Amino acid sequence: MSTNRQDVADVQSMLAQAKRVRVVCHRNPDGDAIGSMLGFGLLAERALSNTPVDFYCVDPVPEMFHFLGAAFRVLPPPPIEQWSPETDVVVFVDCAEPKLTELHITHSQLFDGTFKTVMFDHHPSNPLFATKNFLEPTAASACEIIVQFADAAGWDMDAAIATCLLTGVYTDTGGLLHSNTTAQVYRTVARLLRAGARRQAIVTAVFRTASISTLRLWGRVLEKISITEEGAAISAVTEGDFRATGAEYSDLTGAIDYVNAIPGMRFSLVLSERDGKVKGSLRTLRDDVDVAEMAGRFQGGGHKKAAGFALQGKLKPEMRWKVVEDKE
Ligand SMILES: [Mn+2]
Repeated sequence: MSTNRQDVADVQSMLAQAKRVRVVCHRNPDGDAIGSMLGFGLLAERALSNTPVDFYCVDPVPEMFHFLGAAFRVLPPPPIEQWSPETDVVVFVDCAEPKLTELHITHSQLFDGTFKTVMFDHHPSNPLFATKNFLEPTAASACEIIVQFADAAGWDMDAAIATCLLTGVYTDTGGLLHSNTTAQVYRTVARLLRAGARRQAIVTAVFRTASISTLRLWGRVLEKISITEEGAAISAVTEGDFRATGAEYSDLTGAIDYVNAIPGMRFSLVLSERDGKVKGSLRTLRDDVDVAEMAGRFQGGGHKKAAGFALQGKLKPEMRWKVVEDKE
């Protein structure tokens, strides 16, 4: 991975002239969204000392990331009238496309060149929607790209910042277990640990803590797995499952890794019903299956081995029965 020196210098001077820096991540934020947003913002705050930095997400920070001290600073985005194209720099992190910020309609000026914007992302399908784009499809997380940027910029990192950034590295690699865990990921981990990142706090909060409602939701996901003839493991949770278990939508994160564990499957799919939409998460362990391409057929996207899509509508269960001869 290489970070272009000129691009880094350009963004540094862009930020130096800013009166306010606004960092934005995607809806339903995951560890990489929160980690890269807080990590970048706190780095910028340290480097620019007097420039205020704001953090925005249309959805609240999931409870599992509240151990990151700066999580309480994440707010819903204010109306566009309160933003200034003359004095603001807007930074997007981990956003594969504008609509994932859910600001593409209410704040369309952020995407039409009115504002000075910067983007850090690792989704190959990203249309490079910012003024300055740092897209690295081989990076396992947006956090990894931000570490690269910070080091190229000569920015100072403390333990709190390193912990935010390591959170994204950990969550987007499933605890350094997914196939995207390259040598570069381990180098990034080492760099962040040297900066004082609290690895054990991340492991405990993210991988070793689950509420009873989350476990009950996962129980339903696992119970409802079915295997299709084409070699897919599929499960689904309805609005009713969320209601009955008391789980949040974000509690579903991680359940698919268990669905994907069944040997011999080509891919796995978890469908979930939320707010009049059906969200699909796709995973595969195989090199000859491209789930990003599958998600693309439903206007979704992502990575070759982990992708997703959303469709308008709701889930309708279908039961199949077959009468067979009783030989006993
Ligand atoms: Mn990510």
